[in-house]
Amino acid sequence: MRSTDSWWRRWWRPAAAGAASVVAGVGAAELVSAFVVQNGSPVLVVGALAIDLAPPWLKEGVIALFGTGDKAFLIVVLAVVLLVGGAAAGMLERRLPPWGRVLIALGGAVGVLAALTRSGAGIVDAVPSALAAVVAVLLLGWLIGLDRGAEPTRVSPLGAVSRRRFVGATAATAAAGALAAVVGQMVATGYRAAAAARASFHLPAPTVTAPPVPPGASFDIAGLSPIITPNADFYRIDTALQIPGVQPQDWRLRITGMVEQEIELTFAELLALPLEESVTTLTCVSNEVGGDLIGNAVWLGYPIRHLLARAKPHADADMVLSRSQDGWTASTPIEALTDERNAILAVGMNGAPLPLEHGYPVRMVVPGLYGYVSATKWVVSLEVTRFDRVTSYWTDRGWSERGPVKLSSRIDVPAAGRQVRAGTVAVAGVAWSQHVGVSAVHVQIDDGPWRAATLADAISADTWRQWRYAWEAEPGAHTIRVRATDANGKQQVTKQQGVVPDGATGLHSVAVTVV
Ligand SMILES: Nc1nc2c(c(=O)[nH]1)N[C@H]1C(S)=C(S)[C@@H](COP(=O)(O)O)O[C@H]1N2
Ligand SMILES: [Mo]
Repeated sequence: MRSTDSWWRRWWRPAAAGAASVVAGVGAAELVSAFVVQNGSPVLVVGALAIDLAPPWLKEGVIALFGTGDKAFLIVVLAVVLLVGGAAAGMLERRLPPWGRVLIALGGAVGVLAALTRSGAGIVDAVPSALAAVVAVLLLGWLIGLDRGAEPTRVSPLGAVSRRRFVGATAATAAAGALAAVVGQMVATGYRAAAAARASFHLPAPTVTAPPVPPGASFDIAGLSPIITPNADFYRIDTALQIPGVQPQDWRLRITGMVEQEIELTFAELLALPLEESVTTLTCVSNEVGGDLIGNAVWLGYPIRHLLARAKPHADADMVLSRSQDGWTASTPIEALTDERNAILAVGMNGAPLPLEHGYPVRMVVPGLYGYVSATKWVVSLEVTRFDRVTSYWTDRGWSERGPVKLSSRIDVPAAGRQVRAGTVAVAGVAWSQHVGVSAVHVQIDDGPWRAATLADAISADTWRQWRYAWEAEPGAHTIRVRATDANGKQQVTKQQGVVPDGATGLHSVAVTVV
């Protein structure tokens, strides 16, 4: 009895310090995974790894015992492991520094490993677990330091003060961590539910399929942007700190405002409509000259013009204000949604349901306009109105009311600053003028003459086009410049202008060294 008593007196503080540090580390990680990374919750990835590694008899036993509570059971087990592991790390750190911190780092490494081995995981998914370890290691060092200052052998008023400080710091650490974990869980719930719904959603077959991408639309040149941008590489721009978790069964699109007939559409109703595939290049107004805020995808969706035709807009309406689930808005000229172009409510992207970060379950895609005035993700309403009555998220912040995509071009290879061998060098890139089309691309070396590049076949006027130019490169430092011409014969604007208020202009150039 005595010995347990003194054991307890001796070890409760380091054990509590360790457990509190781990709670705080995991709490911080849950917050970051909910808000920033959207994934990689250490508890969930380690849980998923445990499920992968568990022998079948164990899985079956747990399911037999707990039924549908099997996941909750696993989370409770993990929580206990974390607390006990943290307590052990605290005691170890007190006795044999830095081994307690090493133990925590090893725990973090398990989380990192678990995160990276999930299907479709990227390096960012490892961030929460790595952060958990860093936070826990730092806090443990601090709390154990406080505990050392409160050694019972140095009993003195000072010792009592330090002990109180230690208890306060440990309690605050644990409380802050627990709060962060709970907030993170609450925030992530909607997103995770949407992710689960998306995972079990099968895209309907298109009624109108996009013609196959012509083989001549792609050059086989290393480093050149692929003609279709894979979803995982597609740029992402939005104001959403946390991706809105929209449940497909809750989704509605409301068409309101200056219309004869208001319309409400459910997800099931949208999917039952004849869906069409189309290939459209999306660009951001914030794309700098030479920037990568542009991508090209095969979209599956339903033309907005058919829905607007049903709603019958008033003749004096000139704008449609689309709104997302999280309140973001875009103001689109009504003619861009009613003319023959493929302005769609998209549900599919490159053969997959829209990724959550690209607007699952439904977004808009409008050829020819920058995303900020057209490409509303998580779209839930279309209000038919007038430009002189309503403004939208970015037009309220100084960006232009109208946002047609500007004719532009980019050099992908050789990459800027690269050394290349003298002789024939493949220069290649992309050029775009959505909804107008590109008719020519010219390349200039240093101050030499503009030479015509070879264009790959066009998919349509709504997509970017690859180009290439065989350069007879001579040793020295050189600058390569590119300039596109659109289908109306208009040349790319050479005057350098920043992205505000309606998109950058100027020619992309790269400096290379030929050896
Ligand atoms: N709901 C919502 N939709 C949005 C935005 C946003 O902030 N919120 N940003 C727009 C902008 S500025 C662009 S460029 C495109 C980018 O789409 P992507 O992230 O799928 O590439 O989405 C548009 N749709
Ligand atoms: Mo954008």
